[in-house]
Amino acid sequence: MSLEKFNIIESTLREGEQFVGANFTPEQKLKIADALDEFGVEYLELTSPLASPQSRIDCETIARRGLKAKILTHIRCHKDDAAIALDTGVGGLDVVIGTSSMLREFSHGKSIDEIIELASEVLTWIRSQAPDIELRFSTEDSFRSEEKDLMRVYLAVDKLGVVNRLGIADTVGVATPRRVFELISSLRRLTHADIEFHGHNDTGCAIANSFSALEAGATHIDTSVLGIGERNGITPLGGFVARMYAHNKAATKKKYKLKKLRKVDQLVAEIVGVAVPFNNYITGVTAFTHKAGIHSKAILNKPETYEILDPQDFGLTRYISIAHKLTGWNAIKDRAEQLGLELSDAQIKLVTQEVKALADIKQLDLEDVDELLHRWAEEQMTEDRPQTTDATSPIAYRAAPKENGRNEKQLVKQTL
Ligand code: HCA
Ligand code: CU
Repeated sequence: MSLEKFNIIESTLREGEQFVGANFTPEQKLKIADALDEFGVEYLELTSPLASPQSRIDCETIARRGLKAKILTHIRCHKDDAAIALDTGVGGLDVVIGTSSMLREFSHGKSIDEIIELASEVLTWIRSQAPDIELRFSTEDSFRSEEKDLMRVYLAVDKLGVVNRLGIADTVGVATPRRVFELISSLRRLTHADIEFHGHNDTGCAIANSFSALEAGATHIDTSVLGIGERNGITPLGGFVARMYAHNKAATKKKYKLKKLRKVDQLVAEIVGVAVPFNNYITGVTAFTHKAGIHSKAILNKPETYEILDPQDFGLTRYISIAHKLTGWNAIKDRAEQLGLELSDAQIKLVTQEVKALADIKQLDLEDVDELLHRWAEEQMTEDRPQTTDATSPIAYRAAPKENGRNEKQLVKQTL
């Protein structure tokens, strides 16, 4: 069953590079590739070697790196592109051509018959050159293509007997789970190759569409870390993994090193210059936070009452609202860990005293506690490393000498 035996084609290094904030250096690509390989994705898809001279070198380097994941690169349906891609030593080629009337008219200008002819020629040629390579053929903008056109193309390609996989792409994020299910079910009935789904997230359906694709018989799902890609991106790796975990916890835990997800999300966020969104799947700062009294009580008795994902499986801790005078240092410590801050127990105890003192004089919220924790952590960092001024940070905290004690005024934010 696809739902149990799916594969992730991780496209942070291809679709993700099309995110406006992404401009990966060779070193950053290697870091991302290694982190994803450690996490356990089955495939890594890389930007076409034709994109730039360095992109070509990066393909060659990552292909030779000896990673467990199979390395793919993504090319247009051109023989010349394929020849260069094959020379890089990657394990597979993802070939794509647009089939919607929009792309046929305004992009490559080819008719459906011409697309079939070109695809047959290019794919057969690739197979003749590389009998063992993994070969995928995909149509761009599949969901705004005429279904009869699409099926003609896929049936013709499938009949060639040279591709391992057929890809369906929701290029503009227009598809809904039901449409995905219908289209992939038809493809499953009519063709023999594996099926890949690539879904954009413009209307928020990417994860649900990916799950629906698997239910209909797809075997491979494209993801990127934090969902980065063109516009607002594609199916996010973490969100998709959350969905699959909720479907089959044991299988998902076995398949991937879930505790590495946070590192992957943070690494990519840092490289592309964004924060991990507060409400991100699994790794968002509020993903395991409980607040309402009725929830907190039940959670303390049995976490499954309000949690479908067990934070421990992801190396994370749940959080229960703590910004009040009845708080305790263990709870504050949990929060610090959730924020990824490293503070000693002694420091945490001092923060806790400060929270209690502040709560006596004013209404606190979580932000106040977070600010205190961040300030302590930042002070610790500035103590630990040579003094530098971070002029790029939008927020600075006014730190008073420790021996003066701490009070609310020290929390004043300065917006630079
Ligand atoms: C793009 C192409 C693509 C290709 C997907 C695929 C898309 O628009 O840059 O090869 O399956 O979304 O159609 O990413
Ligand atoms: Cu895409």
